[in-house]
Amino acid sequence: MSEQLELLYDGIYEAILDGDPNKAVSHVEKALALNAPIEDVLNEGLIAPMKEVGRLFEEGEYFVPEMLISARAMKAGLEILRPLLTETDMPPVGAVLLGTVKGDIHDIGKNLVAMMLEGSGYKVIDLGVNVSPDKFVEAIETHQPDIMGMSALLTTTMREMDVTIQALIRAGVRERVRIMVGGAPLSEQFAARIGADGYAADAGKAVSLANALLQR
Ligand code: B1M
Repeated sequence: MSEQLELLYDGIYEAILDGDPNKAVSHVEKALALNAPIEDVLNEGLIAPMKEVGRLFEEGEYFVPEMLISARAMKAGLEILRPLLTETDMPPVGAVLLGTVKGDIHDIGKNLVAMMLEGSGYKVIDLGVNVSPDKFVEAIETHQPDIMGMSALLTTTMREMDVTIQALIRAGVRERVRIMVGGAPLSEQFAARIGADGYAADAGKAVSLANALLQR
């Protein structure tokens, strides 16, 4: 990697830790102008500092407001990558209904999954955050997606995935969709335990999983 790009990734990292969206945007733009690989801008520039924000929060050095302004800066940088991640000439390969479960408002990871799926030819219906089981059921009936994806970032909200799957079973719509789940506190075992069809650890793996689920 060139020294210039390394400095720009460091700049994006700092901008996100400082919660400076303008700096995040300008550094992402400069990196792209130098033909930086999108995955590097994403992983080294935009995602890496969010892990550090989480660590600083755990250590008691950052509080919710700092976490929030860092998230805003990250989202501003991510918006610059959006067209590059979502652009495709392909006809839709399938439809995915996405949402962050009830009680949870974390949406950066889910938004990234949505962008990568769109870039791989999926039509994405994004229900947003804090999505109740009833809303998932209603959206399956309205949109008839091939896949339903749930995201959760809190150990306290991951169990809402189980509650949602039970609601789908009760409403008689469980068999109409393949279910994939993701989010930092989850695991393959958890997904299997709640009766989901698959778990993806990151947005790239979410695309491979969606492709595999469509084949089944
Ligand atoms: Co929150 N938060 N937060 N937070 N926050 C975490 C998750 C935490 C780990 C921080 C920490 O303590 N280290 C901790 C959870 C602890 C736990 O449950 N074990 C935590 C906490 C405690 C809280 C609050 C409770 C704090 C409080 O109020 N006291 C509160 C809860 C609010 C709520 O939801 N009800 C809260 C609030 C917030 C903010 C609003 C300030 C903000 C969110 C802003 C937003 O999303 N719009 C925020 C942030 C930014 C974080 C951290 C720092 C960063 C999350 C992030 O965006 N990561 C986070 C610390 C951390 O994760 N290390 C933390 C970057 C993103 C690209 O990664 O979301 O993991 P991620 O997504 C990945 C994969 O997980 C996967 O692919 C994505 C891309 O590769 N993936 C999927 C995600 N969804 C998927 C779905 C799929 C497939 C893959 O298929 C459908």
